[in-house]
Amino acid sequence: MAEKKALLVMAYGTPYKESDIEPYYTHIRHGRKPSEEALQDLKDRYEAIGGISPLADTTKRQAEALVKTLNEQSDDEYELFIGLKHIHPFIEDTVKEISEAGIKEIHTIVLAPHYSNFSVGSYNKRAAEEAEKYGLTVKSVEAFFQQQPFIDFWVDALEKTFKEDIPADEADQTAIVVSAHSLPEKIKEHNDPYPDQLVATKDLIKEQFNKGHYFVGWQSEGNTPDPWLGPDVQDLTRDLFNEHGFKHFVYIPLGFVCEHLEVLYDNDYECKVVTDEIGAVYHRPDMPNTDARFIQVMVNELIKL
Ligand code: FEC
Repeated sequence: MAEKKALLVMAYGTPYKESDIEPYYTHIRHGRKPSEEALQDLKDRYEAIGGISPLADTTKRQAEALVKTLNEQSDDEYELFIGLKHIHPFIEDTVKEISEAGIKEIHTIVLAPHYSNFSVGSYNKRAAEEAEKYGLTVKSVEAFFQQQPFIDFWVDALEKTFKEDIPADEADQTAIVVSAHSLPEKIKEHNDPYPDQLVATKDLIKEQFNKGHYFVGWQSEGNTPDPWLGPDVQDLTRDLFNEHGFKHFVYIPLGFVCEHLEVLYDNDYECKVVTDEIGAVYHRPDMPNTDARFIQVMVNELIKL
């Protein structure tokens, strides 16, 4: 039998308790402490979604479902390890732990569907650099947005929303706003595939579900002076309403894989403020979380490594 491999599931990470918010935010800001005002603003956002984000728990459940399904379908045996970008267990500490466990080969996946050097690329780089210190082999999944079961998941989510929440005669007055986390616009200078991958995902969904009107937006942009990928989803909502008078807005935050701060606050609160203001109806289908099709998508990519 082949040697046991490590499955390293990587995710963004979230504060586990209020006192974690400052070090977490400082880590996101590459070691620069946030101002009192910015820190308070972030604390208020966590407070608004109930105190803490469900992200830590969902990451764990997704990772457990992933290793279980992978072990059922692969000839190899995998042991699960979780490594986070901005809080413990940090990616580097987990790679060290894998080495100490005597495992020589690591297969990694980031819980994010699209590839950018800034996002998935930076996780993979951190894992590979640490693994090199211990002479471990690393193989990484880069993206999984193009997999059919991922598209099927979102098509079903849209079908359900249109069937249950939108009157049939108002389907044509509905905007579907597909989005991912914004990144600084300068990524385009390096031919980063991220923006095109989001558009490609939207096109794949549209081929299967051609009701409503599709638009691509960007959300949750950072608080820095450089330009970020746009249009921002809130501005887009206002502009679309002014131009077309849509009655319904369906938000599909495709770049994320579960409910967390950026979805529960930036979509469910901030976008809803805008739809309430213009008198339109806000809709946001459930995120993939541990849906079996979504887990299978990641397993399919891992099996190819
Ligand atoms: O639920 C939670 O507690 C955590 C939610 C969370 C996820 C997430 C995913 C991504 N981010 C990405 C890029 C950036 C860039 C900056 C940035 C800043 C923040 C801040 C918080 C935060 N992000 Fe995040 N992100 C989440 C949370 N993110 C909190 C800091 C306050 C704020 O700006 O709102 C800007 C850094 C800077 O200032 O220089 C860039 C990307 C993703 C999706 C891929 C992934 O999951 O890795 C890209 C979840």
